[in-house]
Amino acid sequence: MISRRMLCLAAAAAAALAPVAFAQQKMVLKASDVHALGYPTVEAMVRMGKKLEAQTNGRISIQMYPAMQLGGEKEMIEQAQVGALQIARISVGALGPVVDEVNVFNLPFVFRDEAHMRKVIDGPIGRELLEKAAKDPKSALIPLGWMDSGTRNVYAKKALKTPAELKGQKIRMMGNPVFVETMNAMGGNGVAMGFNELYSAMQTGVVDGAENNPPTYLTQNHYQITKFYNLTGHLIIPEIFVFSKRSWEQLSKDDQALIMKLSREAQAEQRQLWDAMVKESTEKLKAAGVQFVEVDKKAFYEATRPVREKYGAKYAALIKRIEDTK
Ligand code: BDP
Repeated sequence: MISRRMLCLAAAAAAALAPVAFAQQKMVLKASDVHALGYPTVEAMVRMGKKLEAQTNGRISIQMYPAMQLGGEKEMIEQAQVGALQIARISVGALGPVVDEVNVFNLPFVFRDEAHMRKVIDGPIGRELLEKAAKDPKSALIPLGWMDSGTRNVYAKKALKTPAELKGQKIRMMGNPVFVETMNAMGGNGVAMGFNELYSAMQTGVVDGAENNPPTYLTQNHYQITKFYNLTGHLIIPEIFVFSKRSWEQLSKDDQALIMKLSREAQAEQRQLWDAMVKESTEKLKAAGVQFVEVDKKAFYEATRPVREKYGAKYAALIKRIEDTK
């Protein structure tokens, strides 16, 4: 479905991309991320831009638009689809409604732990899903690689150790039906909302809390409103960074290959930055008085079984392969 807004974006994109057709002319790739400068995903992309510029003698560079300057992730995906944005670094959670194949990673407790998730994205399943997403005619995006995003835990103004204690809590989830149903199954009330609307929704009490990894909880200042970080670990969702297919098709094969190579390096680099950031954020959160609450994880795992069964049925073979990845 093409909306008016998308047509406007397409017109802007056509103008923005005009120089791309002339191989020798300078090309500035617009990249976007909801996080601020310095956050591991943003930093890895900024570094990739510097390398790209150096390795093309200044011909191609990346201009980063961080901190939700271009809106939330839904907006970023739309902009990349029409070519108004070249690189969007988004959560697989936000991509799921567009590229169904990747939704398997959005199931609650589909990974045993972060090490398991890394094995899967680094191995054949990770590669296959990137290829499938590239071929999906609906996506209009070329995935460049995965990034780490740790484990998501529920934060609120009180300790929430069991599904019963979550009752009545309105918890913001990313805009994807699987997450709303996951939260409902966990005992709370899932509220789908863009990341760009979340802070004020928490401040005004539209929601009681949200769920995310420690670096996001810290850097978005959500810990100042909700001091209980309940270690539910219900989702371990990788990030993904994608290139606009429209823009991609205007690049030479050599430039495409260079961007792919640098993307693999960015993926590896982000992981180093990520591990350091998780450690640092956890320390800062504890120092700021946040309570890290151990919960009845098994109860949440059991409670979300129907969601895995409902949404996971069509990926049964793939889920088996994920489980068998040791
Ligand atoms: C963060 C992801 C970001 C998502 C955000 C969210 O890095 O891509 O937009 O969660 O909850 O962990 O929307």
